[in-house]
Amino acid sequence: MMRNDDTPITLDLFADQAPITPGQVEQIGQQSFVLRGFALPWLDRLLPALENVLQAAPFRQMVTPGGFTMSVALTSCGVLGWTTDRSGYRYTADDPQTGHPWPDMPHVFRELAQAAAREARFEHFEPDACLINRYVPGARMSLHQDKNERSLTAPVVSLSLGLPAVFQFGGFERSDKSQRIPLFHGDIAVWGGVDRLRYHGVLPLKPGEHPRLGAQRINLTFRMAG
Ligand code: MD3
Ligand code: FE
Repeated sequence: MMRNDDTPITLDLFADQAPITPGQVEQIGQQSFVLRGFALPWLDRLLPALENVLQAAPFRQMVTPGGFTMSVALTSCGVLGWTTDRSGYRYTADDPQTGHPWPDMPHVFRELAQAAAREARFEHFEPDACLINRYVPGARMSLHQDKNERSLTAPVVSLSLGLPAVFQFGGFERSDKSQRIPLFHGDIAVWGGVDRLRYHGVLPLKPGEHPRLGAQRINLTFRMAG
């Protein structure tokens, strides 16, 4: 099975499962969906816009309030961007590294995020923040809840690019058992409503080389933060 950009779909952990096809919609929770390959037709427009954002606001590794440097490198675009440092997690209007506002959210980002939200039956999605995460092999994100946003029922839309990853989708307590869901280049996950505060994380990225993105995974999450 190949995707329409010629990337084979393989992730050893899921070798015994049915193949995944672009266009497929998987419901992973009451109000959580994975839209397989949804972004593929948008990427010729989206990737150059992403390059521009990354030039204005490069990836940087941030420090958690507990003093640990995150293995994932981050940046943001939109009216608000997310930061962590020794004093806590928060959204800010300015990039603390430059003192300037975060780069504008490109129109194509917003249009794609809105189209995906509608597909998952969330209307009126007006994202004001786009967090951009970069995983290199070995980078991971431990189980957490996203709760720095003003509304904790508005959906979050997430776009996966580059190397595949295993997403952990848990419950409402850190100790709840979690499902493991593979996320591939071009997939979009949308979750909100009753699922908005579910714990989630990403297992350490496996080494590899993606034909378009190289040895990395980039994840964009669109939120209504303010
Ligand atoms: C959460 N990012 O930036 S997004 C984050 O792939 C973050 O970089 C991860 O968690 C990443 O805060 C995961 C994918 C996702 C998909 C479905 C979810 C997160 C979800 C359902 C419920 C809660
Ligand atoms: Fe998260």
